[in-house]
Amino acid sequence: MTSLLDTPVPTAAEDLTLRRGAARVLLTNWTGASTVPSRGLYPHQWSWDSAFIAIGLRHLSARRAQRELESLLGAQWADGRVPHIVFSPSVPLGAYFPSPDFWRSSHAGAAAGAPSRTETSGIVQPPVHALAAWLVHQADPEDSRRRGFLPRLYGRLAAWHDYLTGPRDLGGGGLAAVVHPWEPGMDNSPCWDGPLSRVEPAAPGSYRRADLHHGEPAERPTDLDYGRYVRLATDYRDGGYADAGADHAFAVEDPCVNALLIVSEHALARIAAEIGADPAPHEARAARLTEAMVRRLWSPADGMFLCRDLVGGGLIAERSITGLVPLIVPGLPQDVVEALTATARGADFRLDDALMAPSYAFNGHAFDPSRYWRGPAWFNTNWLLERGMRQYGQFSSADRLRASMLTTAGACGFAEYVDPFTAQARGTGDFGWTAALTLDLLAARSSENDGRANGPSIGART
Ligand code: 2M8
Repeated sequence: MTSLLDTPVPTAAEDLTLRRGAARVLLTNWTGASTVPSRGLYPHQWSWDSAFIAIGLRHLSARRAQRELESLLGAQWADGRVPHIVFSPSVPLGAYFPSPDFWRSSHAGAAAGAPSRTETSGIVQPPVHALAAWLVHQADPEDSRRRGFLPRLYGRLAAWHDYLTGPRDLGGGGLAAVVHPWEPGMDNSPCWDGPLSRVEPAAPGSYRRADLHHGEPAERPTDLDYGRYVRLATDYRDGGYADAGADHAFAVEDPCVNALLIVSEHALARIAAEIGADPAPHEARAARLTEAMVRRLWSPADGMFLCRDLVGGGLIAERSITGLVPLIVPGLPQDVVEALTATARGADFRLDDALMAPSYAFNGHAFDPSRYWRGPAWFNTNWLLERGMRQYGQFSSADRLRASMLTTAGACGFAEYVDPFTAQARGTGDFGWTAALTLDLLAARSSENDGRANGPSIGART
């Protein structure tokens, strides 16, 4: 096993090169009001990408990071949902599938309150936004206050969480559910294989994938997966994007989605206090969600959280990185923390000797080091894990992971994801959140080296 002592310490010059490279990606991907995940494969604004991007962008320009979140939340629906894609009207329809003419949000989503003048998708992604808004505010509180950044966003963020905890509590147990594999953001995770097997795929000729123009087929979801994604999205659209009373063929409670909701609810409490509103309801909701997440998704036998299948019933017996992300939640029971940190270091995720944690267990039956969310290592989930380990005092693991992520990010050209054995780039290059989170890790390390160490909680981080 490689110990912390074996990890080469980068020189200041190496840090500067990395910072410049990451900044170049964010400048190149900036469109004027927001940042695309990548110029080729993902040429629009994505919801959780924008939140992670804002977290890094704040180190380059707090004002630009504010605009990133403002532009996304400007496309919020009246029912509170924040769409997973906000389409750019200047991008040709064929550049990405499913395009605006598939989702037809302004018409099909009218009853749910979709904006009439902006085209969006009708599904959502994990709620990283209140956390991002708080971190962006902290980067330049004076400018934020002068512009009324938090007062303008607060109502929208609260409505977003109300949507997730209201109409999206499909299981009735106090957690938010997702209704499409694109919603938790880990599109083709083996966690969805069981629930998706019940979904009749759309006919192959009825749509045309655009992703294969930019990505290797062996690194992307299969055609069978896509057929099922299209079927689920079509049915949701044709039902007017209604949640309550809809006959969802896919409905899952996901640990990462709910953990991010809890952390964002804590951030909303900080935001409320900052603007003179009452933080207590947010803290109370965060506590209720935490209790519900442990009650409904914790598996003592697995030593990690699992997804709950609301259609087929029961926990899904697949070990994905989603089940470790709850480490970012403060105040977990001690036995849960001990088991989770042990699982993170164990043979399935190898936090103390792999380059980065894989998206799916190394020993899982479906593990594939190259194919998208079925094994490759991703920077956003590893960033969350790094924050979680640090929060619970696992400093040497967190330091080691951070050093390894920084080395890997530079070596792979800010790739979308990497082979967790070789660090070889997979997916697209110059990827937005890889660059942004690199900047954030660099900033955290240099502030710690300067003796200005941040507090233990993710929400307290500046
Ligand atoms: C991937 O998802 C999109 C659909 O939303 C796709 O495959 O076309 C996922 O990795 C998702 O988590 C990410 O937000 C998105 C854009 O980077 O790409």
